[in-house]
Amino acid sequence: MAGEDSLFDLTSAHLNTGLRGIPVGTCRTSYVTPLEGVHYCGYPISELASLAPEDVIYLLHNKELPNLDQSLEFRNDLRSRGTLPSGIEEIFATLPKEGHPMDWLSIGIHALGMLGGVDDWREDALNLTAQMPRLMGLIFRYREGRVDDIPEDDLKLSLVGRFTNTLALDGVEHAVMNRILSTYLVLHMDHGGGNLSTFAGKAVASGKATIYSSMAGAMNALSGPLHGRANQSCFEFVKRIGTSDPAEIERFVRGELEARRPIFGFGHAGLRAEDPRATAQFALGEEICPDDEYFKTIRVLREVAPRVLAENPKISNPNANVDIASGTLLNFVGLSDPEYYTTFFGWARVAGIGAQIIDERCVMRSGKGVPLYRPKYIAEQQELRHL
Ligand code: AMX
Repeated sequence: MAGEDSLFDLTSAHLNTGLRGIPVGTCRTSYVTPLEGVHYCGYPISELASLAPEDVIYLLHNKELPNLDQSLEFRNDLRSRGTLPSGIEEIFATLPKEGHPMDWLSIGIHALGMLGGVDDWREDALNLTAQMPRLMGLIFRYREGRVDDIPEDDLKLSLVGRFTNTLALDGVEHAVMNRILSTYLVLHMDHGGGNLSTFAGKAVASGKATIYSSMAGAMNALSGPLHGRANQSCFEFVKRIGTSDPAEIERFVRGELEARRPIFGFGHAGLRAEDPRATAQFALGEEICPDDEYFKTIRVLREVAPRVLAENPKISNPNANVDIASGTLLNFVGLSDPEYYTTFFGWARVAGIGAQIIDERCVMRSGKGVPLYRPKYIAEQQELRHL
């Protein structure tokens, strides 16, 4: 790909590297910078963290924030699309309870498509967005066998409110849960075009599979422990620490490194500062649960781990990443089983992946769309001179 407008000089050293860093397209919804992290449609995430999820979904789809009228109209539009097609609960009743929640999510999205897809990129993306809160609530309800007293889906509520209402956890203040979940969703909605789940979703969609099939594929990609499921591992790690004493935490961190285990919640492939999404969640935790035992642990860990990790010059970014605080906050509002955490990540990503699929199918190349994904592979027997 050498030439006047060359973006990249491709050599055989780039083969079998997972397309790492190789430009393949443009993204209209978001980009990531090493210091300010992700930006949605030009806005740094730190400026969006406290907005309502509905307004940020509008931003990702329309590339501008809504004014008040547009915001109200969009919320009404989502309400009109929120009812799940009948048949989902019957399918959930047959799934194995020991199956991972991400597998339930993928199957649930697929089932929504089979039962109610209309085979239109924009319509299906918005319908799925509006159906997600109830689907998420039903995953918890059916997987945990709490199916006798599920409240009706209250479509007057916000997206997050509909989930909280469906879940109906005892002893949890809905307002606090809604605040934590709203922030979580906004922070996780999009992260550039090349992360594995987004890329996988767009690749499936390039063959003109439906949004539902593409999104189910994206969720399967997200479920891997090297990708979305890192947030589950991160809270399991925090639980293992079991103290907020700085000296003990430092001993723990050094012990993990000696045992060649990762310090979860720290480091990043692209960022070179603390992830602003971590900064936003720490600020929320200081406000909502400063005395929570796990929060006290991660507050100290945030000071200790970067100092210890920075002793290793190989580590490009010793600072906190997005996963450090999210589990602690979810746990504080009664979402105590880390196995579910990646489903919230998936719920959030439906917005960004859906918007990116629409862009690639309906907007790019003057509306013709990006063609079928077909990167080139070289047969091992072939000489690399064909590159
Ligand atoms: N703990 C221990 N070792 C770490 C580390 C950490 N937190 N961060 C980096 N390293 C190690 C790497 O494993 C690598 O070792 P190697 O040379 O022996 O392979 C070396 O330091 C250099 O790594 P790097 O170039 O700084 O980062 P990377 O792109 O290779 O890895 C990441 C990035 C996120 C996988 C890594 O920082 C890590 O494993 N962090 C802990 C797990 C975690 O929090 N994952 C969630 C990430 C957030 C997300 O994207 N969802």
